[in-house]
Amino acid sequence: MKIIGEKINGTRKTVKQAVLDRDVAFIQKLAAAQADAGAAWIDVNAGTPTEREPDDLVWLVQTVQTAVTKPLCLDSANSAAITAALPEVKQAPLINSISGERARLTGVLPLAAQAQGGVIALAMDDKGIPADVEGRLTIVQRLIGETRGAGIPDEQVYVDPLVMTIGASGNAARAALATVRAVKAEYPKVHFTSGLSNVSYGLPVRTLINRAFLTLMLEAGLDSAILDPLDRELRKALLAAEATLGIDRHCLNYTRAYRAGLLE
Ligand code: THG
Repeated sequence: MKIIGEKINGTRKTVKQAVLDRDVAFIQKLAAAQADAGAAWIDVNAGTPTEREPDDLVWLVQTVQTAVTKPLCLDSANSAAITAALPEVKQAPLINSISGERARLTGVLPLAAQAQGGVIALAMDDKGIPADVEGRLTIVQRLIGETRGAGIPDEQVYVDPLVMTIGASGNAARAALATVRAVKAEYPKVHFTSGLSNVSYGLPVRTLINRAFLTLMLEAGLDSAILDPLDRELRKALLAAEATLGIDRHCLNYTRAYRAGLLE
């Protein structure tokens, strides 16, 4: 499982303030901590108003790259922000994201083809997130037609099945799990990714639900996730699930983590 470190996100109060104040040390610290904890990509989401988002995202990209050598995950629906950030990246970035929403597809898909570091494809369109698997699969089929048409190989596509809160529908997590299985059966070369936090929205002890969801998604075929790599309990659950599923050969990562004192 490859981890996309989620902490540099302007929807978080402390990060938003750091972006507005151009607080280099705060962002560098968040980037370094996530890289040290094993993040394969560092997600950067300025989360600021559209007019200033390009400048803010450029600043974030530059700032993170002075602290770590990991590739970035450019998290924005705003093609102007991604266009501004692309010339600044030192390694091919993961573009987060395209979707079946017309404006997002026409705006961001050419940028993803140019960036060549992979693209996250959300299973939603202008009508929102379909509640059922069939609706999401139809959108993903269309999106993979589009990425192939743009010259992006399936190996560079990361399908995000999207998850809604189980607090509203008992089928919410199952719909995400079934979407991963259905897409994997039809497109064996694509990758998958998912955020975890929506699944537990509105419930107490959200981290517990997030951990259960991640474990189940791993079995379904999820091979990357947008999460907090500094969450010890989440990483422990992940190591245990990977060892259990035989994804962690000879349980090497699990035993190594044990010896490093990370499982206590
Ligand atoms: N899919 C894709 N991209 C995504 C998401 C997704 N990007 C944004 C989001 N979802 C994932 N990133 C975050 C970043 C931070 C937090 C949650 C998701 C977060 N949440 C705390 C909470 O929910 O309580 C806020 C507390 C805090 O301020 O720290 O931190 O699904 N492709």
